[in-house]
Amino acid sequence: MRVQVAIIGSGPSGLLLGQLLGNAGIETVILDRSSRAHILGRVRAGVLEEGTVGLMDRAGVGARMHAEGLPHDGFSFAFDGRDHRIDLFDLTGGKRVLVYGQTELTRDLIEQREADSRLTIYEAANVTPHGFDGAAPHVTYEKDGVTHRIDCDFIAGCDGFHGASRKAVPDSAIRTFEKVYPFGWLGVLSEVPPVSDELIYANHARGFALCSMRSPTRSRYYIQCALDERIEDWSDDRFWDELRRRLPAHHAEAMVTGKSFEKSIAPLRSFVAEPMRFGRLFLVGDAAHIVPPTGAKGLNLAASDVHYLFSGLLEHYQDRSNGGLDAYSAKALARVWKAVRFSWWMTSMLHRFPQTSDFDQKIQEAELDYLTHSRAAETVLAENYVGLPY
Ligand code: FAS
Ligand code: PHB
Repeated sequence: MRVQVAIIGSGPSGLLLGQLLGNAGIETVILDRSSRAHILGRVRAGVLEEGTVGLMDRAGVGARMHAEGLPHDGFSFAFDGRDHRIDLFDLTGGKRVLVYGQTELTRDLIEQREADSRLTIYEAANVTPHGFDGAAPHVTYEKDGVTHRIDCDFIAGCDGFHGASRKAVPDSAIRTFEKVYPFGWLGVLSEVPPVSDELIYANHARGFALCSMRSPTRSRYYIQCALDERIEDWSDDRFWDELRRRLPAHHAEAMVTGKSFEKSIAPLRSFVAEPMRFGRLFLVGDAAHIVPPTGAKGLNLAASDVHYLFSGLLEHYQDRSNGGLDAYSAKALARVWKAVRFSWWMTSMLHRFPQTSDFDQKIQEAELDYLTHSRAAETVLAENYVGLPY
């Protein structure tokens, strides 16, 4: 088989890139080691920047997102028993975010790819990029005991943090930067109405908590937890009790609780690989970078990477020019690092760090105090939260 672009990974990065390329007449195949059902069962991000929304629209896959997504003009911080609202719309001159689950966005993209009869190969084992440092890149994979080869012009490594693409790059050609946080997030989904119609990020002596949602009847909640916590030790009742203890009384009293239908623990890390291009292999999304979910940037960074790579590939095929591809890594990384900084800053400001010093705790309190008494500080936060320009 031969295609123009072989995409490894059927998550948001690979699917969005595949849809944009396909709509431009550029032939792709997507390879994923997981099954379609497993991919659609993942619960991850929930907040879309306007840039991400715009790319879904450009891909022609925005209908359900606009019909079911919840536009949000602000969110609140909760600490010291009180709330402080950040008015994103006012502070950014009219920008907002859209609350729409990554699971739904992925479903929309998968179903549109199928409707357009574009090929995705699921449960592809040992997917391996080859020859990307030369003029004949190709990908091999195994399925039903047979090894297959796909020749292509370019390979898009959209296979996430644990994928094969970044690992195929020689250590001498790549530099990585990492910070692992000493805690994780325990998250639940429950068919109960959200405690508030906007998100609440809580800083509490017992730890961070986040009140989010997927719809007016489906809530998404998180609490900071130790890295050695086990899901089986967290009954629903224990989760709800701990969550309410971390919120101001008026929210704790108003909270509707119920049975969770998804419960998981995610570790938190910041990670960046440089560069993001190796000859004819391009790393996209989580394959190249990871941020703690505190700033709601992971999925949205994947989208901006896709924007830069799609523009470069379009220029290559339509204008026979490689300026966009040559600039991809530097352009993507410039935006990535600013989102890595923002996500680190939100995480540092809102979580309780084990063994933190009294001095560092006072600095965290001063950060929150300054942020909630300065429009300039709020504006800096707001423009990062809604998403910096592409
Ligand atoms: P993905 O990881 O989504 O997709 C990679 C795809 O590649 C997967 O389908 C995988 O099966 C496939 N793959 C992996 N290895 C392969 C191989 N060797 N061969 C073939 N295929 C392979 N972001 C937020 O903004 N907010 C959040 O709240 C949030 N919560 C998260 C919780 C968890 C547990 C995780 C892991 C991430 C979370 N993120 C969150 C970040 C997340 O949304 C990512 O940014 C987003 O999924 C990135 O999309 P992709 O780059 O497509 O990578
Ligand atoms: C979510 O709804 O899953 C969510 C929202 C905002 C975040 C992280 C996760 O910062």
